[in-house]
Amino acid sequence: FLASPLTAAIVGCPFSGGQPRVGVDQGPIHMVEAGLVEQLTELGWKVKFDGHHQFEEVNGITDPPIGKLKNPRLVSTVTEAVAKAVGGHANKGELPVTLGGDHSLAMGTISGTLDAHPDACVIWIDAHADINTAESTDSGNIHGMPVSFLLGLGSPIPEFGWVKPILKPERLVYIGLRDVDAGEKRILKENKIKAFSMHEVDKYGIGKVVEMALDHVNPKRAFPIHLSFDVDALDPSVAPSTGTPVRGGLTFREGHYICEAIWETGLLVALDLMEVNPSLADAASVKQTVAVGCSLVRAALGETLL
Ligand code: HAR
Ligand code: MN
Ligand code: MN
Ligand code: MN
Repeated sequence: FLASPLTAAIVGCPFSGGQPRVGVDQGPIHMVEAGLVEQLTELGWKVKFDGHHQFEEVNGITDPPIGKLKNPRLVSTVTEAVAKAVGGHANKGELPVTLGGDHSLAMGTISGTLDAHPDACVIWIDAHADINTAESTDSGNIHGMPVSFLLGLGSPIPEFGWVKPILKPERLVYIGLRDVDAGEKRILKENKIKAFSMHEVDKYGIGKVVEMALDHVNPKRAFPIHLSFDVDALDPSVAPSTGTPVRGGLTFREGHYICEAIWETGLLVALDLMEVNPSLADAASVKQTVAVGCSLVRAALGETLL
């Protein structure tokens, strides 16, 4: 699915409007400053990075809540721009690497991927399911909702009219869940969406879990893969600088194993690395989280241990 020479397009998205905590917009800036472009070049990739996206079109818009949804017009405008950026790169056979920023951005990244690769499946690595609808959300934070928009669940919101409900429930699988709202559990069951929580990671081990996840979503290993990795899937001891940490998460190696195993399929066409917030926790924790973010990206793009 990718053109040669292998080209990674860094889509830096300094955006925090899908959630209330300032600072997550600085995540992509820190990852690039930590040397991610050079690291991927070192791995043999041609790397395109023409600066972080600016989203200036949204400055000064008035954006009162729609129902419970906070910053709806802002999130919609930004994620539509991200969909165009990611779709543009993917349609050229490049591998978009989107750096967040909060996870509402995945509404854009996955829309862009599916535009170029309509049969792509999504592997979503997260402590959270991010599948609330406008009806089920308690917080109103849209980073807890992108998956429901992509699946077309909940009542349509005119301001998000550009989002096409093109993701099928059977083309989606989760790994790492441990903080899922009651309404989200109902949505997962009703739509028969496959999820491997930390319970299954403990029970079967990460190797078996990734194999079962791929068997479900990609039985013949024929579909392109979009990997959406929320850094809060990792245990807070590994990735402390994130807005909604939840204890009992993936170890450093489990997180990297997922990335390595998906790279080994040869099917990866897009990657998101989301929710790094360098304004949370002390300087050493920030440095650690940014470094882990870069290291997960390298693992997904083919860095080997030997
Ligand atoms: N489920 C909660 C909500 O909808 C918390 C969502 C937190 N989301 C993220 N992204 N950090 O995974 O508000
Ligand atoms: Mn670009
Ligand atoms: Mn998330
Ligand atoms: Mn999360």
